[in-house]
Formats: sequence, structure tokens, C-alpha cells
Amino acid sequence: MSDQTILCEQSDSLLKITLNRPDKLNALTDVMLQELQAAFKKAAGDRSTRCVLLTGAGKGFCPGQDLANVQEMSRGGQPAYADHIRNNYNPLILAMTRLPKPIVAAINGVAAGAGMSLAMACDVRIASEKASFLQAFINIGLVPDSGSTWFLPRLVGRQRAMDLMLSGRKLSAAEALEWGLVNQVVPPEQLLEEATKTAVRYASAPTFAIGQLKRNLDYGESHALEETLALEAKSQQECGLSADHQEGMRAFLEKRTPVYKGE
Ligand code: T3D
Repeated sequence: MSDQTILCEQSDSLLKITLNRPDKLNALTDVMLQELQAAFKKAAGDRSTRCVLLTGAGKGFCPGQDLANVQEMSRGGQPAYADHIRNNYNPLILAMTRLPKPIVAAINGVAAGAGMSLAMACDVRIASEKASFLQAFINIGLVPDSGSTWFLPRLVGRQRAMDLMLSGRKLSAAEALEWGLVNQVVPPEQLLEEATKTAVRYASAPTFAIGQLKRNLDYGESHALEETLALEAKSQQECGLSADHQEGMRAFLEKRTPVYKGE
């Protein structure tokens, strides 16, 4: 077994990142959080990466913070959670949501606490029938962090978010699909194949426009219609200048499939 806490594999334009502590369901350590942050930041500037696929090794996706490490975070007998979250989780979540490229999550097993936040920071979620989701924070007397408070009500509505956050209960993959938390549920043995198919499709899409639409969607969540309309117009102008738009137009007129280069 590899002792690397995350595995990064580049194949054509697709970067696959595997959380790699299978014996602990891929619980997050500081090393892992820093490596993940570095991998997403590198992917942002790397023209050869046009889509990221995130998954977990073994039977879990990610159960959040490694609780065995929590003692190491204390200062003078007091927990130092705020600094830990500010330095490790918040920059990672922002690196993911600001990545101007699509992120597909292949959720192979349980996603709990900050592990559920990681899944929600992805753009597309494909889950195994064996996956489950829990806002585990309340089970240990903590509040949702790493963006769960932001993502979950936006994805499933406040009432359902409140249910999961208050109860700390497990939501099955089937329920997650019904609630719109995941895009697709597949048998476990088909998960990687299906998620890779989707990720490969997005890795050959017009990457510049995808980056713009991710940013514009986030902007629209917190701005007025008038401001969002203004950003859309500016953004459309920029996309209009891209090589991929020219290719898309040519391909349409020539009645062929476009070949996008992500430029
Ligand atoms: O500053 C800060 O960092 C604070 C911020 C925190 C952010 C958070 O994420 S807080 C929430 C932390 N996560 C949890 O509270 C979840 C804890 N885990 C569980 O509730 C359960 O393990 C699961 C529901 C996720 C899965 O249950 P099950 O029955 O499928 O598996 P299991 O047997 O409980 O776990 C398998 C192994 O993984 C086991 O190790 P062992 O006994 O075989 O050596 C278990 O201890 C380990 N494991 C699971 N979750 C964690 C973990 N080890 C460390 N940290 C974990 N979070």
C-alpha cells in the first residue's frame, strides 16, 4: 500500500486525485489538507489539466477531519480549531470552488463532516449505491464547517439541510439522489468507469467558458439580478474572443463535432 496520503494521476487532460488513507476511510490529516490544496492550486494554472476527478481509496470517500489528530491541534489545553480551519480547510475549499475547471466527485463510500463539504465543493457528484452522507459535526458537539453551511442549503434547501445538521444522521445515496445532492447513483463496480466517462467529457469541453460559468454562478448567488446581468454580458464578450468559441461556431456551421482545446 502506498504511504502517500493523496495520489495524483494525470491522464491526457484529466487529473485524478485519490484520497489515500483507506484504513481510516480517508480521514483528513494536515499533510493531506496541504497536499490537496497544493494539487488544486497547481491544477488551476496547469493548462494540461482541464478537469479534476476526486475519489477515495477503499470503502470510504472521506469521514472529515482525522479525529485522532485533534489533540495535536490544542494549545495550552484549548483546541485551536479556528486557526486550523482558517489555514487548512478554508483555503482548500476556496481553491476548489475557484478552480476555473470542472471537478467531478466519484463518491465511493461514506462522506462525513468536512468530507461531505469536500464532496459538495465539487461541481458534479456521482455516487456509488454504497455511498452515504452525514453532517457528523453535531455528533461530536461541533458546528458544520468547511463550507457545509453554505453548500448544503443551496443544494437541498434549508429544511433538509437543517434535518441533516441537527440529526447527524446518514443519508443514503438513493435519498441523496432524490434530494438533488448528487447527479447520479451507480452500482459500486461501475462508479469509476461512469465518473471517468463524465470527467473525460468535461475535460474536452470549452474550459475557458466553464471557468467563467463557475465564477458567474457563485457571483449570482450573492448579487442582485442587475449586477449578475452585467457580469454575464462582460463574460460573454470574453468567451466570444476565445478560440473554443470560434471552433464551436465553425463546427456548428460545418455540421461536425467541435474539437475544443481549452483556449
Ligand atoms: O479544526 C478542525 O479540524 C475541526 C474541524 C473538523 C471538521 C470535521 O470534519 S468534524 C467531523 C469529523 N468526522 C466525524 O465526526 C465522523 C467520525 N466517523 C464516523 O462517524 C464513522 O466512522 C462513519 C459514520 C464516518 C463511518 O462509520 P463506519 O461504521 O462505516 O466505519 P468505522 O468502523 O466507524 O470507521 C472505520 C475506521 O475509520 C475506524 O478505524 P479502526 O477502528 O478500524 O482503526 C475509525 O476509527 C476510522 N475513522 C472513521 N472516521 C474517522 C476515523 N478515524 C479518524 N478520524 C475520523 N474522522
